[in-house]
This record gives sequence, C-alpha cells and structure tokens, in this order.
Amino acid sequence: MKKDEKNQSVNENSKDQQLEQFRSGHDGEALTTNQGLRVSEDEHSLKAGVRGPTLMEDFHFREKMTHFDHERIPERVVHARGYAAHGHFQVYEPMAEYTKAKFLQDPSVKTPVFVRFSTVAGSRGSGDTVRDVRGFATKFYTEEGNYDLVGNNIPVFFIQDAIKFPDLVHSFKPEPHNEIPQASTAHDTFWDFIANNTESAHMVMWAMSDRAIPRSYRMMEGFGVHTFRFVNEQGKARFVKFHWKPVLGVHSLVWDEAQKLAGKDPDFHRKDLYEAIEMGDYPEYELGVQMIDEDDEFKFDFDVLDPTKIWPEEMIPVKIIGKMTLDQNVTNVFAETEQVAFHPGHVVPGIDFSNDPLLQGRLFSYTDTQLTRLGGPNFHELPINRPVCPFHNNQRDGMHRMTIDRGQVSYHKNSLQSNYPKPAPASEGGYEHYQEKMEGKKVRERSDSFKDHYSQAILFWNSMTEVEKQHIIDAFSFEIGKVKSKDVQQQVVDMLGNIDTFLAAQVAVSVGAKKPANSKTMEVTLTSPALSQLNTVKLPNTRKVAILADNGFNTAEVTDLMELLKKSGITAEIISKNLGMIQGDDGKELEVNHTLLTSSSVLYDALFVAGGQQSVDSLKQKKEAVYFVDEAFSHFKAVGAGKEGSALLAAAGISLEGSPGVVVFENSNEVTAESQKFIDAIIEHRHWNRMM
Ligand code: HDE
Repeated sequence: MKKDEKNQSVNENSKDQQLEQFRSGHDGEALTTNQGLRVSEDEHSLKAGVRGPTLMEDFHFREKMTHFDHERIPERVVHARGYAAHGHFQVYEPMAEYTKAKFLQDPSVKTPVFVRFSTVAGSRGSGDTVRDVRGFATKFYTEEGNYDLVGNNIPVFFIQDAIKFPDLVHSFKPEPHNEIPQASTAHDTFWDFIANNTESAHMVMWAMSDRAIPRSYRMMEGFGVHTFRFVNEQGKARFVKFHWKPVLGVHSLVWDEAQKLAGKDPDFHRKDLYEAIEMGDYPEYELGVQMIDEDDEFKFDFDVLDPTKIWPEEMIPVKIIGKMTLDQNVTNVFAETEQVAFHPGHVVPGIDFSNDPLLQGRLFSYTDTQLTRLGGPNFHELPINRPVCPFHNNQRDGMHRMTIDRGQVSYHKNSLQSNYPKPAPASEGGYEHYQEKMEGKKVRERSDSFKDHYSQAILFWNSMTEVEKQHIIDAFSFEIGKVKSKDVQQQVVDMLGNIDTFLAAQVAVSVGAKKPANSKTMEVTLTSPALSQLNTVKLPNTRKVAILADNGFNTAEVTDLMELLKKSGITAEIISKNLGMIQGDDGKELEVNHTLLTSSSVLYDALFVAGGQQSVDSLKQKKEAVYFVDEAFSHFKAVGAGKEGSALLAAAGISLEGSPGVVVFENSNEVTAESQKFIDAIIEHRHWNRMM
C-alpha cells in the first residue's frame, strides 16, 4: 500500500490519537525548567563573580545536569539493538471457528500495532547486519487489551527449557574476561555451549544459514516459535503456531557484504525501514497460522511442545488470515522503541498457552526484566505501553506512578465501592484460562519426546539448495575457525557429523580438525521446500540501484532507464567522483547523490554503469569505481552497463560472455527492451550460478 492510500482513521481508540496527547514539540516555545519556570539564561552556570566558583543555589544547572546524568537506562539484556514502527493489522475473514479473539473477527477493523525488530546478541550501539537471530515483536492494541506476539525470524530456538536461557546468553555475549567479541557468536564460549547442549543443533543450522543475515527487516519472516492455543467461543481449543510472511519475500545479504555493511553503515537495517516508511513503501506482512487439533497431539514424530521443532508446512499448511502494514515511523526512539515492553503473557481471550517449557519460563521473565530496565512496576502506564482500552484494578503506587487514583478503596472484595472494579465472567470478556487437564509427578526432567536433537537439523539441511548448503558450510567454517580451543572445534565438528557427513567433513578440513569420530546415526529423507529461500517471492519493489556516471554520460539512456526503474518501484541513485551536478552528452545535468568515497556497492542491490565514452574513461581512472563494479559482481548482484560502460566491467575483470545477471545495452535505440532485461536481472536478486 502506498502513502496516499493510507487511511488515517483506525478506530476511535486509535493508538495514534492516544500518543498525540503525549507528543510535545518545542518550536517557538520559551525555555523553562521542569517546573515550568521561564529560564532567562542557559549558557552560564551561576557563579560568585565571573571567575568565581559555581553556586549550589543554581537550581536550573542542577536540574539540567541531574536529568542528563540519568538519561541512559539499562539496555535490554538481550535484543538491545532494535528499531520499530507503528502500523495496523486487519484480519481477512472472521476466525470465530478457531478463536474468539475479537481482533481476529471483523475484516473492517484496523487494529493498531507497534512492531520492534532487533538483533539478539549485540549491545544497543552494535551493527545491524551481524550474523544473528532477529527479534520480531508485535504489540496489537486490541479493544480487549494488548496482545503481544513476541517472536523471532527463525521458527525454532536453541534450548528446550527456559532454565537454560541465562547459560545460553552468557555463552554468546562477549566473553567476560575481555569483553570480546561484540555482537558475534564466533567465539569459544558459544560453540562450547552448542557442542555440549546438542538440543541446539537444529537452531544453529538456521543461525548459520542466510536467514541470520537478512537483507532487510521488510524481507524476513517472523515466527511465534512456541505452540500456543486458539480457543473458540464454545471452548474448543487447537494448538497453533504463528507465522509472519513478508509480502516482498525472504531475502538475505551475502556474508562478505554483511560484514562490510557493519562498518560502512551500521544502521543499514534501521535506515532501510525508516526510509521505506518515509517514502510510502509500507512494509507488509501476512499473518499465517498452523493448527493442530488437540486430539492429534501425539500423531507426529515431533512433540508439539518442543520449541526446537517446526511443523513442516507441507505437513500442516499455513493458513493466511490477515495482513499487517507498517505505515508510521516513531516520533521519538527512546519514548517508543526503547521504552516499549513486550511480554508473551500479554494475551487476549481466545489465545492461550501450551506447556512448552520455554514459553512457560518466558511468562515469568518479561515482566521481571522491565522492573530493572524501566525502573519499577508502572511501565504499563508509559504512552507506548498503554492499552487503547481502559484498565482498572487495585494496584497502586510504586515508582513513577502516573495515574491519579480517585477514592478510598484499593482492595477486593469491598462493599464501600460496590465491589468495583469487579471481575468479569467470560461471557462479559473476562479472560479464563483454558482448563487443560493436568496430572503428573513433580519432577526436574525432560520428556523423552524432546530427546531427538538431530532429525529436524537434518531436515533443514536436506531442504537447502546447493548454494544455501555452501553458505552454511562457509558460515560454520568462519565461526568455528575463530574458535581458539582445538577441543571445542573438534566437538562441534563431531556434532555436525550427526547432521551430515559432508558438512562435517568440509568444516573439519577448513578448521584443521579431524573428520567426525562418530558416523551419522539417523537417516532422514524428508525435505521441506518451504524452508529454502530460493523458493521465495521475488519482486522489484524497493530495490536500490547505483548508477555510476560522470560528465559525458549518455543522457537519453540514463534518463530512460531511471524512468523505467521508477515505474517498477526501484530506486536509483547517481554515484560519481564528486558531489554536485554532472553533465550528460546532450548538456543536460543530473545531481549526484553520493560519491565513490561516501558510498559503496554493498549499499545497493544492483549496479549500472552509464554509457558515454567520456564518463567511462573518467571513471576508469578511479580504482574505487573499478572496485565498486568488481564487488557488486562478486556479491552476485545484477550488473548493467551502457555500451561504452562495458569497458569498466572489463577493467573489473568481468567477462561478458556467460556471466549471468550481466546486461550490456548494445543498442541505444532499444533502451526499453534492454532496461527490461536489466530489471529482470534485478528481480532475480542474486545470480548464484556465477559461482559454478
Ligand atoms: Fe526473549 N527476552 N527470552 N525470546 N525476546 C527478552 O525481554 C527470554 C525467547 C524475544 O523488542 C527480554 O524486554 C527468556 C524466544 C524478543 O523489546 C527478556 C527466554 C523468543 C525480544 C527475555 C527467551 C524470544 C525478547 C529482554 C527463554 C522468540 C525483544 C528485554 C525462555 C519466540 C522484545 C525484554 C523487544 C526480549 C527473556 C527466549 C523473543 C530478558 C527467559 C524463544 C523478540 O525478558
């Protein structure tokens, strides 16, 4: 959906209207203290004489400095680096057969949402493009209260029981003796944890795949990971898993590009999201659900409660039930993105939990962590966290209480206030937990049905194309290659031996370890084509092309191409030696967007070298221009060139014969046809067959 189609009115309880009460612009206003006192001077502290000591009496200085001293709050212990946007969700058709959740009934209702994407391991200032799982947390501000779907872009997790989460996180955070490395799992403690906690085998296959280096937050899937329950009005429950499917398809960076971007533009993903929304290219994701009848709980060869297992889509189809559109950037990152508090326990009637032991532990952790991070128990009153429906209870006081509660009663049951606020039965919207029958011994144990650590790791590997498999081998070789302990390296290789002998052997050679001691014990022949990114949707929309040009470029060709790119939803930027204007062969001028110095091929999806002899001759003199072309080609991107531009490709060592995704405009009269070929090459995204 484009910006001009945006329907502003969501409903009367619009989150935006609520936030508006708290937004404050300061333009044209007098400077005051926090008490509203007008300040006459803000350059000098109050001193006893111009060269004398500062006075204690300077309340303005002390208030300003005290506030500054406390500007930073503790960052999230995981998912510290994140970026968020507002939007709305609409269901496609009533879901009453499966769930009574109100926001999933009426296709005309737009439920406001707030989504925060994040990396997991790095600190708040770390790079966006590191190899990591991405958080995908959605808060639905429904009429029945806030519902949070706090998911990731990978459908499984490293561990099966929440009690192991602190151990997992300690292993991937920077090592405590030297606080190295930042935002990376390529170190000893992480791989020591993995090799000794093999329930993580499936998840590390995903983490070493291209899923962990997304091209954009707008181009990755989201998963609720755990099994939840849908409960309908009649009380019938079904197990459910949630999926977000990006309308633009699932796309990734290549590893070399991801590493370079972390230096060239550490804000790559946040900028991409911010700019797309500003341009009116609103990110969209469809919500899908997989459902299993309670009666079928034991019909599968995986335990539905095990968060290290997917439900293969070919076996249990994903039913697409609605769409989310992100159409508004935040007004203030701290107030919204940083202070938002998600919690998997924020549910609405019709959505319930399963006994997944990882989910059960999360239900404790999220409130607990906010107490430290947001400084007390009243974080639900912050504008970004407030539900759009009213809330009433007998909770009182605490740090930073904002509500001014009226009356003398703050307890249940009471007679002085006719027992209000009163619990509501389910018939009036009260949340009733699903009455699952429970029996068993009190134990610290894991079910035998959780003990298969490898079958789905193998399923994942089997479902990858050759290119994706090679990327996984390379990722393991990189990460294990950075591990210093030979023993840990060997343990990882041995673990990989249980997944695939070829994979283990390749990694072993790369890191100088021995081939696995044990041979593979399980045979899994199943594949799930849905797991391969090569089967994803491919669209031109919002792709970015760099056009290398200098004075004397072929004006007709470049302007026609730019026009056609725009029609396909592709953005083009002119890169040249210097900023300012460059003149085409007919005297017409074009503004340069970036220079070879301030830009890089890794910031673009494709590259075009403008024709025009003078322009090409000039660029050929610059090694940065040659490198630009070489790098784009080596990252498998579409590379186009006007007729004379092919000389720059040749300078970069690109052979025009048999190079997939390379399009040279041979005939200046055929720009439209040639451009279409180039656009098709861009839609392909990567030309992997260059590898062969
Ligand atoms: Fe989280 N997780 N997590 N997690 N998680 C947090 O909550 C935790 C897990 C996820 O953008 C923390 O407010 C435990 C799985 C996201 O604000 C903390 C366990 C999944 C975000 C916490 C898990 C997630 C968090 C840190 C193991 C995918 C960022 C700050 C049982 C389904 C939300 C905070 C945002 C954040 C605990 C595992 C997703 C400490 C104990 C599995 C997207 O409470």
